[in-house]
Amino acid sequence: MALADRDRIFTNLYGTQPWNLADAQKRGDWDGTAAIMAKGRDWIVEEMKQSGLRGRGGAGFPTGLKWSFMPKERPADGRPVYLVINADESEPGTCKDRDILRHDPHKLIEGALLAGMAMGATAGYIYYRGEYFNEGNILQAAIDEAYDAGLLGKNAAGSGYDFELYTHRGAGAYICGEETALLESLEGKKGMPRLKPPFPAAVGLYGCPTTVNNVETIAVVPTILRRGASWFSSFGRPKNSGTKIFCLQGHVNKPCNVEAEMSIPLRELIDRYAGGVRGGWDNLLAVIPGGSSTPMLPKAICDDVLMDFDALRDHKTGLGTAGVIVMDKSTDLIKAIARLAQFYKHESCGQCTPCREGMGWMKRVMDRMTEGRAEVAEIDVLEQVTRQIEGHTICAFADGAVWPIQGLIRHFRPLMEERIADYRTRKLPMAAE
Ligand code: L3W
Ligand code: SF4
Repeated sequence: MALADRDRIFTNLYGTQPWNLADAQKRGDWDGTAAIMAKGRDWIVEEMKQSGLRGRGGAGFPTGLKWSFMPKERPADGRPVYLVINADESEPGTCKDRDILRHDPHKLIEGALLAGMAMGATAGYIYYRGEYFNEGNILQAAIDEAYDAGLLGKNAAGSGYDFELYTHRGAGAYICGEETALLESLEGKKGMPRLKPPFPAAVGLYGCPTTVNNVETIAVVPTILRRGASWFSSFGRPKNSGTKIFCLQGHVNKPCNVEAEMSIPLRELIDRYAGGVRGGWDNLLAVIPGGSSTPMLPKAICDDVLMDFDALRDHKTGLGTAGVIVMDKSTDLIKAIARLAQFYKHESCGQCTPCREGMGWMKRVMDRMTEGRAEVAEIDVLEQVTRQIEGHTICAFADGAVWPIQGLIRHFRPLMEERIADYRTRKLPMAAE
């Protein structure tokens, strides 16, 4: 069943109405914000826990639980507490936060105030992707409007709570979407991930307790608090609740972003909202379900898989950022994954040896695999190397880089072997090269 319009959180996702404050208020934003805040920090955190909201930036960590890691009282040494919003949207296949920034910025700003207050933060920073230049300008203009209307700053929205909100423009590095690299960059340093623990909740921005949340995660907060945790958790499945923006692209008839119910079957999502697979469902070859870091699924699994964290994890992939990349039978899957390997090689920050060296090695092997210029035994070597890299680095970037290759080998090994056999038939002998 399609999500009813009355149950959509992002009522201006397509920019059919102006983004400005007056129009946002007509859509229900900033309605009773002070009354919600008057219910107190504990009530807000508990409501978020009950809603079941899980982070929308890729990892799916429970939002209310994350907020509860923040200190209950202002640290005794006087250190401030910060909220940081990750708008460095760079995962290939993902463009949902962009639409929130440019069409619905007040949902994010009101969410920042509510989330900030719930975790005791007196300031928030929105770190946005450098390429989102126009979106950043809109966001800043919306923040300025909010200040002018008394919704931010001293006694924000008449709540008695003081909250400042700043924007910061990134410089186009994918790794700055990793939360600790983002914090380093925000501090004016090179965007290189930190070892965790300590987690940002203990030692974050400028060494102060910090929570980093994705744009979509924060932007849904006001609606959840207004309509209630039970309303939000009535969508989807337990532990996978709510509505979610999916980015539908690739070989579909109508690429789009759409807010739909969590746990919707993948096939229904594509057929209902993206006009189906180009050439029909039987022309489907594979789908990357959640942005480039999530392993692809072959058609047989796509036929009935549900789009949520747990269902996709059961198939050794993930919901990630919900960037759904549809590939029909015209796709050269090996070449597609080789292209991603090139992306990850380019974006590695280089401080861990397995990642720095491994990314270039994998790219070179994948380039040869694309032509078939390889030995069949090298498929196993490639797989083993991805296992050596996975889990042996400072941040999850390297994991996200090896998973697509593992997915290719898991589901399409015969295709790789066939490519090698073809090359040998065409170009003997190998040794002469
Ligand atoms: C306190 C603990 N805090 C965990 C916090 C942690 C973080 C969150 C999730 O990677 C994934 C990655 C990409 N005490 C804690 C704790 N936390 N334990 O919870 O942490 P984690 O480590 O599970 O994930 P992560 O490092 O944030 C993110 C995947 O997302 N991804 C890509 C995303 C791309 C974008 C984008 O373009 N916007 O976000 C896609 O799949 O591979 O696995 O806040 O501090 N004990
Ligand atoms: Fe940098 Fe890669 Fe290590 Fe992450 S895994 S810290 S991107 S070298």
